[in-house]
Amino acid sequence: MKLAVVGVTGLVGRKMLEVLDAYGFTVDELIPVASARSAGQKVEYMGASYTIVEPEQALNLKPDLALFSAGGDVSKHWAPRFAEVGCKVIDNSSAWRMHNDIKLVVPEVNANVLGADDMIIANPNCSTIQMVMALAPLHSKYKIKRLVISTYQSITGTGKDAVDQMNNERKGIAANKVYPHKIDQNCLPHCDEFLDNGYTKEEMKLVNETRKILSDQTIGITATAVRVPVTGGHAESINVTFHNDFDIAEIRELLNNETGMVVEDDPFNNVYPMPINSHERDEVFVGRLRRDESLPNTLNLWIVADNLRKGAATNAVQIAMHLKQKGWL
Ligand code: 2RA
Repeated sequence: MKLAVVGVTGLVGRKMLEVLDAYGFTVDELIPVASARSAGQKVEYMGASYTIVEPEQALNLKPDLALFSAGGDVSKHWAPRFAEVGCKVIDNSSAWRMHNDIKLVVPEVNANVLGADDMIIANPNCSTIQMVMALAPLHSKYKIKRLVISTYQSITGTGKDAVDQMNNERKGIAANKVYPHKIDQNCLPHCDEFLDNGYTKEEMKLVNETRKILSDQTIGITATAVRVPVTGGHAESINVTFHNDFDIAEIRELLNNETGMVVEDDPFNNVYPMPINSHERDEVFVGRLRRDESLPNTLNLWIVADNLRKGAATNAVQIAMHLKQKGWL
């Protein structure tokens, strides 16, 4: 197996290598791919050293599988070209997620949609992945009518430069600003670009991707995505109205029984999910389960996960492992 990791020098690309190693994903050859700026540099994987190449050179090496996390423009241009030479692509960018013929997959939720012929597979947005992990079993049981979502997203989701800005601000260094405003000791209701409807692309990802993954275009969804000076993961406050009533104890059991989910919900003993605890973990943590007493059939919950792991790298690696287990690689 020849495996390419495209965007290998970025926060997610580096995390992909960590997770692939941790999951024992053995390869005959690793093909680390980045821009000309990084070409020639060395990358270590499973005790061997590999030289970073540019996408064109990687294509000529005919990889069997490529994990992409290099931005939408790179995926838009290169993913089809890798697929044309028989390389399966798992793409972490937003480029292909809403394309009709492209599967958008969280393995624990909808791996069943995958087939042997899928050559480009989209990894959902981090804030979508952690949310649908918790909502999918509840949707199956009680059928979701409407979602009101507020996210508190780690600065790591913006990338290394934004993390550097936050750390510089903490040291009193006002250099290399990525954001138009201070990040540290601030909350920015601005994740990705603003659209004509007043929402950001990040907020519309939650709307559109959730409906696609849950295969239900009737779900009403509104979202506010906020960037916070935190590095352990994304947190989300979800208010969900179902078509049918529910029992809190049954909800807790449903979530507890889900692979990859951890219920942390004992608020009187200060037990609830926090990004500081989700950091470097692959599970999705859920807590603060409580009925919304202002509206029938409505539940509040709090969801936390490491956006670089289950929100990106781990989900992509889990898709790759699924393809391998099916013999499609
Ligand atoms: C963010 N969801 O957090 C995106 C991933 N880069 O900005």
